[in-house]
Amino acid sequence: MLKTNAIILLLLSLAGHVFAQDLPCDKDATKETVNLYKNLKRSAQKGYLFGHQDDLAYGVGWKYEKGRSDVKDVVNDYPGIYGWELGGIEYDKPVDLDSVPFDKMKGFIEDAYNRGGVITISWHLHNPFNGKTAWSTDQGSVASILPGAEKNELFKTWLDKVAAFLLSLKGKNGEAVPVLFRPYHELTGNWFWWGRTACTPYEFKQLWRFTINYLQKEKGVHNLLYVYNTGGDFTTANEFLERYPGDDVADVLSMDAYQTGDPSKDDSFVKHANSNLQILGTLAKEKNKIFAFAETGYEAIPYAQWWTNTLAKAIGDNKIAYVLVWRNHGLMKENGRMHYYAPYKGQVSADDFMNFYKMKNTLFEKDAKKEKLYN
Ligand code: BMA
Repeated sequence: MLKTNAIILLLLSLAGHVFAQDLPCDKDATKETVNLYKNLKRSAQKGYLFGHQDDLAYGVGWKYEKGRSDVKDVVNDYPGIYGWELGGIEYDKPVDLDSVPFDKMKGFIEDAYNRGGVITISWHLHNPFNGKTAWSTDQGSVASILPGAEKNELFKTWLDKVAAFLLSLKGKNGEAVPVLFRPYHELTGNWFWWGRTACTPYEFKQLWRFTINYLQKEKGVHNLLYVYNTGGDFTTANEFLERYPGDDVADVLSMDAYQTGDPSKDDSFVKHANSNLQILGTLAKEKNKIFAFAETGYEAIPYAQWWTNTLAKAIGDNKIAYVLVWRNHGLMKENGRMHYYAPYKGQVSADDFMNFYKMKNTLFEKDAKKEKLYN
C-alpha cells in the first residue's frame, strides 16, 4: 500500500513538471538553449542585461583591436549581451552589411559565450523578390517567398546559409552556442520588405512559421530562442499581437524604440517606452515568455544623463531580460553625422554610464557570468 502511494505521488509530481512547462518553443532545443531560456527568466527578476551591437568588432575611432570594446573602455566590463547581424550572408558575402567579416564574428560570438555572455542576432536580409536591399519594400515580396511561390526555392537557399552559420557557432566543449535569433525585426514599421505596408498579417505569420519550421525541421537548428520584435508604435496589447505568429514559435516578446528630440526637456520617450514595456510585461506573464527592449539608443548621446535619467527610467521596474543599444560606427560618410549609441572613453555621457553600470539591476558580463546562464 505504502509503495502504491509513493508511486502515485511520484507520478503526480512528474505530471506537475510537465504542466508547469517552462521551456522554449523549440521542443528539441539543446540543453544550453533550454537553460538560457529558464535562466533569463530568473535573471530578469534581478535585473536586465545591457547589450551593444557589434561591440567587439569596432568602436568610435578604432577597428578590430583584440579584446577592445567601447563599453569596456568606459566601465571595465563587457556588455552582458552582444548583438550581431547576418545581412549579406544570403549572397555569400564575406562581410555583413556593416562590414564585419563573418569569420571574425564567429570568433567574437564564441569568445563571448565562453566568457558567459549572451548572443542575439538580427538579419537585414536582401529582398528575395527583387534582389535589392532589406529596405526595398515592393508589395508582394513576402508572398513571393512563401511555399509554392516563385521565390521560395531561392529563399530556402538563403535559410541554408543562415543555418550553416548558426550551427557553426561552438562553445569550448563543442556544444552549439545558443542564440536569441531576431529575424524580421521592426515588423510593424514601413521601412523593411517584411513590414506592415508590404504584407498582410497572415502573410507575415506564414513567413515566420515557414522560417522557424525550415530551420528546425529541415536544417536541424536547435540552438535558437526566437525573438518577436515590433517597433515601438503600438499602444495596446492587441496592436502588438496583430502580426504575432503564435506562442509555439516565439520565446521573447520585444520592441525597438529610439530616443528622438531633447530628453532634457521632453520626457515622452520615457513615458511611451515605459508604458509599452508594461504592455509587453503583462503579455509575457500571461504567455509565460521572456520580454526585452531589443533595440534602443540616442544617436551620439548628446544628453549627459541619458543613462540614469532617461533609459533607466524608461525601463523602470519592468522585469525585462535585456536592453540593447545600437552600434558605434563613428562618423557616417553618407550624412556627416556621428553614429554611435554606447559611450566611449571621454564621451559626454561616460560618467553617467558608469552610474548606470553601478546600478543594482543592470547586468554586464561579469554579472552574466555569475548567473551561469547556460547551466
Ligand atoms: C542602421 C544603421 C546602418 C546599418 C543598419 C543595419 O540603424 O546603423 O548604418 O547599416 O542599421 O545594421
